Amino acid sequence: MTEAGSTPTPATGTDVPEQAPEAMPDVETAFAEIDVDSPLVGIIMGSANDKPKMQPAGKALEEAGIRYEVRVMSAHRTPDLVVEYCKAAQMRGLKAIIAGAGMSAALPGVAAAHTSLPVIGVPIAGKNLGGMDALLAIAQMPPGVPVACMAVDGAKNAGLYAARIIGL
Ligand code: RP5
Repeated sequence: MTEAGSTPTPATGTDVPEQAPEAMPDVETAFAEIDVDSPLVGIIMGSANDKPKMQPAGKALEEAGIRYEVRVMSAHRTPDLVVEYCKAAQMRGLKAIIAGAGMSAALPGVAAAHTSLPVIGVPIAGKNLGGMDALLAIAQMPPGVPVACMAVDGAKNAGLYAARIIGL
């Protein structure tokens, strides 16, 4: 209803009442809920065939009461997946990455190139060369791209080492 004699003002976009902008939660509050069950260690490996050799890493973490996740990805076969996973790892709450690979084992190094998290490499012995190929590939990282290199098939120590990092 308008008063007699007065002309109603046509509604325009500028008449929409201003809404107070939603308060932005601080980062800790926003992330508090998802932190509860999120894994702290990512165990990645170049092939599903590496699983039996990498299981001791998961066992060591489980015994230390540290949550972890397991993913198969390859620096050579699925390079985009490795980059995507490693770039998001820190933001997702991971504190360390354990990366196992055999043969020309580029996975730990490529992971370390795409995250600031500590990367623990596990050389896996293949059919030939007794794991020397993977050992050298993981140990001989160029300056600026650090990877902690475990023994050949040393997944248990990788789990223990990750637990020590998290305990710091
Ligand atoms: C590496 O190549 C993997 O980590 C695996 O140890 C090795 C052979 O892969 P598969 O042919 O068994 O899938 O990338």
